[in-house]
Amino acid sequence: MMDAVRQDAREAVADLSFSQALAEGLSLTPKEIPCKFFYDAAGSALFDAICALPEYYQTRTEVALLRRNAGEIASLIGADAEIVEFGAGALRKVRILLDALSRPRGYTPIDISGSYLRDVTRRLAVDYPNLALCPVVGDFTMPLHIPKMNGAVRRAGFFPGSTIGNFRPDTAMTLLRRMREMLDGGGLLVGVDLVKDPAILHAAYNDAAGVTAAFNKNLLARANRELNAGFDLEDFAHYAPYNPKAQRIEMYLVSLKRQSVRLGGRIVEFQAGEAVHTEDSHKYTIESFREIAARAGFIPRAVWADENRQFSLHWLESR
Ligand code: AVI
Repeated sequence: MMDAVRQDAREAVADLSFSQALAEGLSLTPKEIPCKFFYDAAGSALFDAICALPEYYQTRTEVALLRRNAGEIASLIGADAEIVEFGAGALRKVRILLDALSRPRGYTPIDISGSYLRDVTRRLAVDYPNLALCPVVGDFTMPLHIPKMNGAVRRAGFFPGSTIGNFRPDTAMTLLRRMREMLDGGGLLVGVDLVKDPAILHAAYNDAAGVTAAFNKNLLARANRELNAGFDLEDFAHYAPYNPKAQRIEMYLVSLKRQSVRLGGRIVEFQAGEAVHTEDSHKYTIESFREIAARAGFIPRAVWADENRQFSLHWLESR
């Protein structure tokens, strides 16, 4: 019962503004900051740098999978489709898809950042003059109405990057169900990171150059920039162990000493060694992901993985 109640509080925290989420998340025991707040301009640039790290195999493996299987993916999606991307991410990935599709009719990126969407559509409009671009500013974890697109025969969702892993499995299932509804009978192409040697996972989230540490600590830097907080980044450690039982990387900021930190008009107390939970990154087997997709109402069809079984791409169809 306690856990259920606490979980409700945690999920509610994720729906707040950064200042509210920080105030509430840091008053919980244990403390937390929802991972969606990583992605301000500085955090997005750090995430781009993570994607290019030698230890972070996900991005290059997924891009290679998309390239190698683009023809097959395009024939499963079919001609005259509209691509709906959940969270406009790296344009590099959707371009591979658009280039392989027969007569793609439209591209509907959904993102909470209007300025990012404007930039994405401006860049795509140059290279795809015949593609209808319909950006939707919104949070795709909430039910959203996606306007019908003229001429499109079906919708195909695109959710690359294993962002699905940043949701707990039960929430991931609910999100997939919501996406299925938004796709209105269309299928979903989703990238999913796989369980593997913990040493590989550990290295991917504890890179030698310290970029992931800077990405994690950017939450505190962002609070200093935006909320007049008084965090000293040197007084917190990036800690990202793999939890093999839960099959996920857990990311924390650990206070290196007992300290009182100014946050807006109040003071937050940290004990020495106290952890602030900032992210989970769940890993799946091909089978365990297909099971979640089936529980969400999809029929798991094709799946592609690299030869080292590090990353997978799933094509799910609506029932
Ligand atoms: C966006 N997401 C899939 C990344 C991940 O691997 O969970 C975020 C990330 N966190 C640390 N490194 C990358």
